[in-house]
Amino acid sequence: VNIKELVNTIIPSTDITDIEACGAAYAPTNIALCKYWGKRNKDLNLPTVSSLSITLPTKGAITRLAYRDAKDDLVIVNGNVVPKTAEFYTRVVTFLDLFRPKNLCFAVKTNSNVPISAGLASSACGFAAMVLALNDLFSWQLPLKQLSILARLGSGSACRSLYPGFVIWNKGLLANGLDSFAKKVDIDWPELCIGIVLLTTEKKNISSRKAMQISVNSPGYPKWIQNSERDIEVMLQAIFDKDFLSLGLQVENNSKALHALMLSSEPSIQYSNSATEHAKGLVADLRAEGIDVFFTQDAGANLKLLFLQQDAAKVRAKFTHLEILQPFTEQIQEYV
Ligand code: 2P0
Repeated sequence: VNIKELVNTIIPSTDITDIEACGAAYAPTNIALCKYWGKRNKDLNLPTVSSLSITLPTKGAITRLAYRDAKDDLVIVNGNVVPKTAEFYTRVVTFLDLFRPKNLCFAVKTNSNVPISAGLASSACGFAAMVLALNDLFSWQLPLKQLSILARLGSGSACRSLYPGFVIWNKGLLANGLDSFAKKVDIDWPELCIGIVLLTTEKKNISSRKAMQISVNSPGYPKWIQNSERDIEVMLQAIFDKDFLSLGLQVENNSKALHALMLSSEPSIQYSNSATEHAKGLVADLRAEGIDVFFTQDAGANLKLLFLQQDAAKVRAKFTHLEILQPFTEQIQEYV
């Protein structure tokens, strides 16, 4: 499947009438409860498993897009020009090529309040905001399903960042990926808290894109897929039943299985540092005290905690650098 042809089946034909036009959008980031880790098609970012996430309305990226009278694209992240030699620059330009009218160039400015490359899903909100900004710039008026597919082409986890609350990304079965997009799970859980334990803002030592490719080829991968299929079912049931203990245990187990898989891969991948292990110990201490708090870890050293509002004070007392979010009581920022 040719990615450019695929995109052309999704977007309306673009006629540029206003060279002064610009587009802007905000997209929130999301935290995976049941992880996406591995692709069945690398060009189309088609996953081997379905995944489940929770959106963090107040953490995200604002992206502004305009045409640029120049020979190349300009990419600015948090006020810094991204050098043309950077891998990220190529990734953005290659993505924009999918939508580029004739040979027009873009200026892309993104401001994000999540630390870049520290396992807090900065690429999820970044590519979701970019697709929404393109939708705005070109006045496509595409439905969320189509936007989710386009966001997925930029970064897999970005397809989940277009919706609030719990979100499921069904892996889909089609070779062209037109059935691989995210949907909102229609359950609210206002008491649910996410704690961000910020241990480092250092850039991770290996990108999740590279790391997941290594994991896919590891002998433990088929077993991990099997476990993940069970995990997502248990988590969805727990969400429908509002069974926090069941949800938390499954989320933590899914994360532990992911990192065990990475450690067993060749070469071995390790995102944790001593601060991560210490923080996991604090979670275990709280649980021993009878407080239902669970952790999940992505492609970075930081941890995210799950707990209920009634336990927030006790959790806060244990962690020095904890930001507490309540995803169901916060509003997604509307960008105007
Ligand atoms: C997730 N992660 O479900 C998992 C858990 C990291 C650990 O999705 O190659 O940046 O752009 O599709 O989406 C990070 O991977 O990878 C990720 P690409 P992405 O959130």
